[in-house]
Amino acid sequence: FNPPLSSSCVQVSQYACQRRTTLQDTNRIFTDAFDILAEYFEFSENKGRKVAFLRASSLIKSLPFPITAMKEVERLPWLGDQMKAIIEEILEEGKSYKVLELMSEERYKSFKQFTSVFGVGLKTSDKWYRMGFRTLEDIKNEKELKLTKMQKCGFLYYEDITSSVSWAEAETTDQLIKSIVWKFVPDAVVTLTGGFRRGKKNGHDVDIIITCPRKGKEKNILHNTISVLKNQGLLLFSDIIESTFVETKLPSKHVDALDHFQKAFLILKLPTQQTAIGDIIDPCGCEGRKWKAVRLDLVITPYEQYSYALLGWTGSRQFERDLRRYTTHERKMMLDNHGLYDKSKKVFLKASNEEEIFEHLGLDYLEPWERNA
Ligand code: DCP
Ligand code: MG
Repeated sequence: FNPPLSSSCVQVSQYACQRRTTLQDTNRIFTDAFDILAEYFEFSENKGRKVAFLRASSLIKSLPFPITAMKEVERLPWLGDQMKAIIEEILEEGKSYKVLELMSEERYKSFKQFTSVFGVGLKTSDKWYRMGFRTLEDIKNEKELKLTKMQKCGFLYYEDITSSVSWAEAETTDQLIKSIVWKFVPDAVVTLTGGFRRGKKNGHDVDIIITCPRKGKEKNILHNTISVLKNQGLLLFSDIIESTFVETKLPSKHVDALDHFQKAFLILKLPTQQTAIGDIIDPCGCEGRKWKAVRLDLVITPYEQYSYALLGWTGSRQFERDLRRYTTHERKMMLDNHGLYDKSKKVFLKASNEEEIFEHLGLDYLEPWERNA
């Protein structure tokens, strides 16, 4: 008997940055289950198990064949006994009763609802849960409850924001931002990044990163752009974070550390009805309404750090985590959204595009659509 070539013979790296992961996930039935468990452990503040399930899910996403038997997953990294038991259950039953059971737990169901609101994270969810709230209705009915401006907008535009952003809406947003930015700074580089750059057809937001080859000319772009959006009546919410970036600071040791670039978390009032050629489109199903509330993140970077920032904002999150882990453990260097530091040579390595960063790291280049880990 010869085992199929597709399974036991493939060598799978433990690092997502050494695997090509496209959106063709032929094992969604398993990865969906693992992603739910990762979220379950995130909600129960069990970081270790959350990371373990994210790694396992990411690894399975890279497999080029559908899992049909346990022997195909025997030698894969990151798959512990508990994970194998879940795979086995799904293979036999078509679903995992263990996962369904955890999903029906009260804490999971409440956190799932709470965190779906823009501006509500684990901390707020935990607070509300401890206060005895269980559903979004409970929160809405509690008039005394203090909400941040962001959370108020999260509730106000809840339906729009939780319905995913389509590719067409991301393109419209990208065009809108480009047209505004290029009026001030004609040579600004404006790039649609995040999930849409990886080829996703839907996303939870639009991520755009902006820089300018002329040193310092990027500095006023964010405020000017937001002023125009405001004047055109296209801005529903903005939260501007000023830059705290310092060129000499070593990259962060934490794989999930946020970057220090100037950025804004926005909600746009995006016109939806008319395209340039006059077709009626209604991607959000909001009949009669000529706009949809869309979440947009704008990030501004100096030109020197742009390639690192682009690599960092392209994701996926798991790809980024593994890229940093690989850099630390296999290369003895440090990587974050600002740069790459070579600890033995004590220098920052410059890069004018993403290919050069992969080269510095001794990695085969992965295209953005191969980073869907
Ligand atoms: N990112 C970051 N710092 C932040 C937020 C995000 O470095 N403060 C990075 C990690 C993500 C990428 O940017 O890989 C995009 O973030 P999103 O949360 O928008 O994730 P995606 O765009 O991949 O998915 P989607 O928007 O469809 O949920
Ligand atoms: Mg995104």
